[in-house]
Amino acid sequence: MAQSQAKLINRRAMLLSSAAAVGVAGLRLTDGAATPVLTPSPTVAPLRPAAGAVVSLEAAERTMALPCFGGKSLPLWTFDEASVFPIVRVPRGQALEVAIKNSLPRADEHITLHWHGLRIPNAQDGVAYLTQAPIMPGATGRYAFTPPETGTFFFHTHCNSVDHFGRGLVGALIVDGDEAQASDADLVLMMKDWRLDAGKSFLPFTTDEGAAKAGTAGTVRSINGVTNPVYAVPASGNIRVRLLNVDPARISEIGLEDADGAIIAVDGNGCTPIELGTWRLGPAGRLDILMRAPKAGQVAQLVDYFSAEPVVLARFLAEGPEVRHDAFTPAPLLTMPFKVADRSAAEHLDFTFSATATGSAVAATAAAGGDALAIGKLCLSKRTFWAINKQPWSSVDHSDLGPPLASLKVGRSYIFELKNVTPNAHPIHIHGHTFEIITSNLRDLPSVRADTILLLPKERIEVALVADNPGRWMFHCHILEHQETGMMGYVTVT
Ligand SMILES: [Cu+2]
Repeated sequence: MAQSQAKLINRRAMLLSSAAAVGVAGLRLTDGAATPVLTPSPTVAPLRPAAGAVVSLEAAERTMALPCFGGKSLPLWTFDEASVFPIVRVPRGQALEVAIKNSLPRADEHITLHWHGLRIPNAQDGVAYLTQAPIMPGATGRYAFTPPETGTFFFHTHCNSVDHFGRGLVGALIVDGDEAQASDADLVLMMKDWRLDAGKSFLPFTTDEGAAKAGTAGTVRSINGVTNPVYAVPASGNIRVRLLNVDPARISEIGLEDADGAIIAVDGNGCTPIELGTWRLGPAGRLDILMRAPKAGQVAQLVDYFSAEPVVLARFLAEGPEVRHDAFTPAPLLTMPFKVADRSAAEHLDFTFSATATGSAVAATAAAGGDALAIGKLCLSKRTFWAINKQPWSSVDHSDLGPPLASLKVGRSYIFELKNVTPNAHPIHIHGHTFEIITSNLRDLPSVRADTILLLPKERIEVALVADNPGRWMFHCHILEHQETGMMGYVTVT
């Protein structure tokens, strides 16, 4: 519907149309070259299965020339023939059934599909060995569930994720039906960097220094496979921007320029609208922004202020007749029926996120240069840098799970104290549940629900949850190199 209005246009068209004529102050066009025309955008056409239909995905290597590759084709791994990041959209209440074939080209490269942020039955959660047997090459796996809540989610494999994300193997899942007041356009923006060398070939997706410190950064930034794309949006319209950080390591400070905006959902969970100053968005976090588009011919910008020099991530060119004339007063999304934790009766559990002795040593010496870290294709890391409660994820074999980090009782309320004793940030993700954010020792955080909590260096954050979903649930850092080198564990709910 509205999404098709938000087509991607190229910079040359923008300059020739009207933006240049009105003077786009503050627009940093750094490379001087025209962005290639993309029609349609790599992710504009979502898969909207009819009720009862099965969505067919196939994880496979496909050579694609994304615009951000500068004319080069690269062997991506994707779920779909048609787009680098497929979007599956279903209305709330509709059952979703997905068949996923594993056609990845490497021998023994098994997969599962994890539905990030969705509180679905444990058997559908898609974690090899913990919730299901892996889907071996040539085999097809099936997932069936009804998403319990609306929101902005994504799906990905859960083993050898550094490699898989690095090659693009990610998709979005949007569950519609939460708008009390319909927006005028709805954009799904997948933010991911790519690790390319000067010849535009893939660099190693992981390094010792990255794995032991802040994660290995990409070299080329992109939104939906385009560096600094321009989207056409209806002038003076309310534009819902769903930003998904699907990068393995990138932390951003998200803001808007030349438009008003409000945060309407965090990790897909609707909240009381919060005026968007900036928002620290870590890997696997999602942010739904309602933006009031500027007048026709003007351009608003989505900006990352985290680096020394702000980076424009995407631009929105307002076109057509003004669709709204009222003041911008964003309506809250419909409330979903979450159980609220009973904090007075909650049991307190501490989780300390730390480096292992090895990790500290490597971090101290990594600048001297080390071997590329080999993470085995069966999700066996050869190194262990990180731990939760001094317990690193098994470095022997993921089929050997070891003991849980905690055993929770169904229906009980818990307060987790998440304590980061490292000098690096860690986005901490729990499966099958969402947290209520209570407090941080370092900053004022709004009372929102989230499934991925960005813990800053030395930060302690208290969160609450109701353990209302039985099963064994992963609990881990979503900087994927940290996850795969020890900062991962699971909790049981029985
Ligand atoms: Cu981490």
